[in-house]
Amino acid sequence: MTFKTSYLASALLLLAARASAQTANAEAAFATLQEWYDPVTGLWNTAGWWNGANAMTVIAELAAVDASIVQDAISIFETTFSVAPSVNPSNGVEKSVGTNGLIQTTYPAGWPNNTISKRAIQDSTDPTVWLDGANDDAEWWGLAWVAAYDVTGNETYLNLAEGIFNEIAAGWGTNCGNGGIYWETTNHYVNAIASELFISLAAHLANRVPANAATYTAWAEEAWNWFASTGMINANGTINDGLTTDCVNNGQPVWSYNQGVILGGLTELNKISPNESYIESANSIAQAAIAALADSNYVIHDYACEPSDCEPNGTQFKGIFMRNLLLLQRASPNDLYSKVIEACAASIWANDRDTTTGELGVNWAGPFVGGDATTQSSAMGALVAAISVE
Ligand SMILES: *[C@@H]1O[C@H](CO)[C@@H](O)[C@H](O)[C@H]1NC(C)=O
Ligand SMILES: *[C@@H]1O[C@H](CO)[C@@H](O)[C@H](O)[C@H]1NC(C)=O
Ligand SMILES: *[C@@H]1O[C@H](CO)[C@@H](O)[C@H](O)[C@H]1NC(C)=O
Ligand SMILES: *[C@@H]1O[C@H](CO)[C@@H](O)[C@H](O)[C@H]1NC(C)=O
Ligand SMILES: CC(=O)N[C@H]1CO[C@H](CO)[C@@H](O)[C@@H]1O
Repeated sequence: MTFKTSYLASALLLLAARASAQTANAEAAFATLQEWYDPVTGLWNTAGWWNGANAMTVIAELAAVDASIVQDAISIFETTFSVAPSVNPSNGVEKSVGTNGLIQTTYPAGWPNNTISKRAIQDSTDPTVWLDGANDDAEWWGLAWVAAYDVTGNETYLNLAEGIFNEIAAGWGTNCGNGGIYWETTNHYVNAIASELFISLAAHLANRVPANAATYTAWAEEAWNWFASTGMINANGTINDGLTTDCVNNGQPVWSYNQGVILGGLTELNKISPNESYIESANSIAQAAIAALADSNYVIHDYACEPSDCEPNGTQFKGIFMRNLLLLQRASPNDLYSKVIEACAASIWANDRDTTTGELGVNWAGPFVGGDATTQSSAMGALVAAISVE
């Protein structure tokens, strides 16, 4: 008994020590990320509009497991909430898919600059001031405000996320099988990311807004049933970028973020409306994604762009996969998932970090080749996820 107790106690101490080392690494990554934060724009220099939503989300995730940064996180949420709409790139955003299959976003010349913004005067509680014409961008902000709500319990953020969702839902598509969320309001490319984010945002809201849970659940179910029938999930069980104008899989790259967002969506949907098929589908996609994107050391890559072609926006993707793999790991634990998360975090720290500046780069296996707020917040996603699996 004594032996067992002390054995248990030392095992717990060991676990706590590991978790605190992971927490310290994540806190260091956070401190470096904030060197790019501009309180005048509420965004992170070197990163775009949609990337800002992801940087805010990873900070909220750290705050959810690390009480010591909660006050900092609250202050970032408040600043970003009040000023970011003033630099919404608005109608300046024009997206296209580049030759390497990567999203190209064009911001107005001089952006971010609130004197040239079309949204200079704004009420941050108005969901339309978060819309920029790119549906996925608004959905990232919707999820970011859900994450801020989870940390603060502040209903202002949850109401904003609902408002953003309702704006996007009004554009439910008709091009392919009467469904889906178009990439942009003016570009009706039916792609994976905008539709996956819609499923995930609906399912997150369903779990947090009891009064409208049935409506959000119904949206998430309709959107998932549509998504699963489109052919975006290929014969390998991974997800390509989108559909052709003839509504068949366009064979564009299997980006890590497209394998990730759906995992969080299905996990949240299963929470509000349990159905084993949701978790089975999520496990199938996660395992296919790991088979396709992990190297022999279990480190995730976006092979389609690494190491040198991920700029400007592919640098953000892998952290999104980590965040959502962790949600699946919590709902349906699997040693493979924790091994991948731990391997990514350990490799970033050992092989993909500038030990002088604290910057983290795009190739998680290393070598470090330079960082910005997108590579930093993405890699930080792996460090934060690792806190919870050890
Ligand atoms: C909720 O968030 C808003 C916007 O940041 C802020 O003005 C308000 O003070 C917050 N409410 C509480 C109770 O903290
Ligand atoms: C913002 O844009 C205005 C108008 O183009 C310009 O005059 C001003 O110098 C810019 N400010 C910054 C900080 O770039
Ligand atoms: C499935 O994976 C194999 C091996 O990576 C690849 O050659 C093939 O193109 C993939 N098929 C599809 C439909 O993506
Ligand atoms: C579970 O989900 C699957 C796929 O969406 C659906 O076909 C099935 O009817 C659902 N089962 C229940 C009991 O709702
Ligand atoms: C974060 C980031 O690199 N965003 C970029 C997305 O792409 C456009 C250009 O295509 C850049 O202007 C953004 O900086």
